[in-house]
Amino acid sequence: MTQLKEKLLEKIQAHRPRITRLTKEFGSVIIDKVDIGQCIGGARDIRALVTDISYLDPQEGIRFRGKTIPETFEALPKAAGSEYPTVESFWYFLLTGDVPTNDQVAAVEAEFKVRQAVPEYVFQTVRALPRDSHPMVMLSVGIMAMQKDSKFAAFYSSGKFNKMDAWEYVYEDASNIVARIPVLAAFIYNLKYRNDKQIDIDPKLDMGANFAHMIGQSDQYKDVARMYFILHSDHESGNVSAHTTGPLHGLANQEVLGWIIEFQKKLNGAEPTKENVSKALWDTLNAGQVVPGYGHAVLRKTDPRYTAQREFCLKTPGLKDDALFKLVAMIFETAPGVLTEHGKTKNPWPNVDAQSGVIQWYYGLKEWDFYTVLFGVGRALGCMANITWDRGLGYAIERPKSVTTDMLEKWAAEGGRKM
Ligand code: NMX
Ligand code: MLT
Repeated sequence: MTQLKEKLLEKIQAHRPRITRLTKEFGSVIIDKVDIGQCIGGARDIRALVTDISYLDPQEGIRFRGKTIPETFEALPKAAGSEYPTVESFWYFLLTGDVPTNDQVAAVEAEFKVRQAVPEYVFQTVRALPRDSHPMVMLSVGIMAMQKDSKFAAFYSSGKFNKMDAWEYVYEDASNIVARIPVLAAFIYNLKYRNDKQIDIDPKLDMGANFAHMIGQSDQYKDVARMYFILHSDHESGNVSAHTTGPLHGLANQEVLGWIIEFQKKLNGAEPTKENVSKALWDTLNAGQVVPGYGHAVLRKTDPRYTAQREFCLKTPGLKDDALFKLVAMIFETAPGVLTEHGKTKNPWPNVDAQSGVIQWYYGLKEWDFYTVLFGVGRALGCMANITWDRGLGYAIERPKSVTTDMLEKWAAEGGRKM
């Protein structure tokens, strides 16, 4: 058993009695109430899921294992020659809640070198798709194809399946997915946008650096990849990105870029000013559209993931003077006021997507169809950590109760459901 798996076993065993006690002794304690607005509004804010991996505070933003984004970046061991932690150290932290030592990080890195070998049949499966398939479809197909070698599937059909040990096999699959997904994503990027010019894994590099290397990127992009994958890893387990797809979420980072570039074209070489930015924002709102990159279902302040990326831009020579970044900064100064005056959104502040596409664009990743894949690589860390713990603690599948419109109308007329 690897060091990380042993540590996880210890943590899961220590945690199990807490869940058993809560269920057995306090199962009927009420922690929330539900109104009709929440019921129609996507179960918004109903406390009905458990995860210890991350927690989202509306004012403060995300905490990973109890740490804010700056605290997380500060605490974790850094990649050699970088201010940013490796994704491997973050994976250890996300799974166990402990900040790893350099030796523990080195052990995960060594483990990932073995795990990251994507079987050739996966590449062949993706290659068989029409080349104009969406890269996210390619990523999903590639991941699905790996099922053949799933350790959990083998355990399940072995006849030896038992609930207590199931997490160990989920952990194996989860770790394989986390180690392989950047390699698969790089393969897809090269297949679609670089005429299938593939670059081999560099076994000396950590995950983020290797992703940069495999898509033919600069040294500076190594930190972009590390930062991006960590920032996008988790946002509580039960959010929209984990449950739905659609342009208001999955495509928002590309929509932001589209909006900015369209606006820049209209400027026709003129400097962006508060006045012309404000007019463009109002044009969007008056056309009945949303301002992409602004607003959030839970957050009521600037998303700290936005701030972390903005700080990266401000300290990176070239990027801090980039015309698109300056425009993003001008929108940041203008949009909250315009959205507040418009009066609809509950949160006029920027979310993570208002900033991320501009960084990718600056480094030459202009194929914005691919941005959702980048998000997917990062989010895999959170989803895989959550699913491992879910199995470890034996959580049930989510099964909230649906009701009919007739029922809601009856309860509305009666002033509430009789309990
Ligand atoms: N521009 C214009 N109107 C907005 C915006 C915005 N950026 N955000 C919310 N609204 C409207 C929203 O459409 C709704 O209008 P209506 O009553 O006519 O349906 C009203 O304000 C209330 O919405 P909220 O409760 O504030 O937001 P909700 O939780 O429903 O939706 C988002 C959250 C993120 C879907 C929404 O803010 C949005 O569409 N933002 C723009 C797209 C975007 O940036 N998506 C990225 C999300 C990434 N992330 O969540 O981190
Ligand atoms: C996310 O990163 O998943 C988004 O911010 C959506 C959310 O948390 O509701």
